[in-house]
Amino acid sequence: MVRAFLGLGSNIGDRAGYLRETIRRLDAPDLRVTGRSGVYETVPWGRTGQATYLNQVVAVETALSPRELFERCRAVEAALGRVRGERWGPRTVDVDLLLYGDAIIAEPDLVVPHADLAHRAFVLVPLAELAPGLRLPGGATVESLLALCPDRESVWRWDDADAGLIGHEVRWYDALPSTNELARNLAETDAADGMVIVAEQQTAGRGRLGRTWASPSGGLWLSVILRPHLDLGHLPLLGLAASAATAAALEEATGLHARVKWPNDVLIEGRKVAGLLLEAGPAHRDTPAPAWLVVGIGINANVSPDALPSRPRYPATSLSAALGRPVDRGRLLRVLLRELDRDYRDVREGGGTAALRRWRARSETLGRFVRVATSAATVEGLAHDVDGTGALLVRTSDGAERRIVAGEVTGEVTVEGVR
Ligand code: BT5
Repeated sequence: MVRAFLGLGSNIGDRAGYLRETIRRLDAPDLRVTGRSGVYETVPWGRTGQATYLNQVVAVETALSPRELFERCRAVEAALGRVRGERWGPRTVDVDLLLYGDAIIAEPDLVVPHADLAHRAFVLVPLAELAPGLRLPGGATVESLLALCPDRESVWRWDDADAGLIGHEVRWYDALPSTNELARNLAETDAADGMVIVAEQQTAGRGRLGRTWASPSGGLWLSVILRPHLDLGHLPLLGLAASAATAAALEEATGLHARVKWPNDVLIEGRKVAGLLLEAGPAHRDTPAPAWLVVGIGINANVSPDALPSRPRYPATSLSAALGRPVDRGRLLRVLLRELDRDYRDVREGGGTAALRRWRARSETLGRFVRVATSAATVEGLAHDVDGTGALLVRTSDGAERRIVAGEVTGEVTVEGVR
């Protein structure tokens, strides 16, 4: 019997399901699956605009020859490919023969150790977890190769709790003018509810009201396409839910205390670390629900504060600046998508009550005297609550209550004796 290692990868459909099914089909009397790594999500290597992969490495004990094992892997790939009924379509799963004992094979169609093994983090990370200290033919350990690997940051742990509607497909781009712009175009065609677009950097990132959003490399710039059949009047509610989700994710991923500012800012130590931009498509003819929504989220993750605009009254920060070390953006992305999924479901199915509760608990705005600029006027008063649609309720000095659907909290007003 020989111990061999196989690398599995899937970037279409129910990716985790395909990995499980692949392992189930590989396991046979002449091919025992004896170990498996955790599942990792990875940025598609060298291919901008592709969906992220789930990757996993399994250990097998087998009496099959290298060529027989290779053929077995191909057969499982083909069987799962056919499940989708697309004979020439993209493959649902790749099964690569990574290592076969100490064998070194160099045939035209079969190279062992696998050509990608020595320098691809999506193979080395799960392999190092499954077989720590493993030496490759030639003597190098997996860990020593991993230490030299340039794309370590493009691989992060994935778990089953991450399998929600939002982020079932994540398309990763090196650079885009704006993820919101691409998401809008995709939403106009047939992009699925919950699809996510991520760019390593944006060259024309957008803020609200035509403002510019600085989006250098190192940040997390993404847009989520949603089709919630939600009345347009509830758009602010979705914005609050998404900012509460963002704040919760930042906190879980970094331990930093994150607050929200109405309508859609996320702050750390009073400085803006993330902003959200919601855009809606045209409404259906007979319902007030827009055909699609795009939730754009910009997080200053590993960005130098020098690359951010400095506004003395409303400063910016980044997670790495606040933490004093870089964050794992991939894991942060997954935590964020899980939190968004939870709050999105709450808005769709539970009227947003729980999401609003979470927003209120983190609010930097409620309970303060504020000045809010709307397109019509500037309102000053006590921001005492938000209503069920996400509108801000402000009590002015004459005792009247103003309901503000869209606007900008431009300043905090200090009223003598109360603050
Ligand atoms: C926002 O606008 O806060 C919404 C930002 C949304 C960005 C995401 S990134 C992914 C997606 N694709 C896009 O093209 N956009 C979305 P607003 O509240 O208008 O804030 C914009 C203002 O914040 C600017 O006028 C600057 O003063 C400041 N600003 C610009 N870039 C910043 C940054 N990276 N961090 C903090 N403040 C910034």
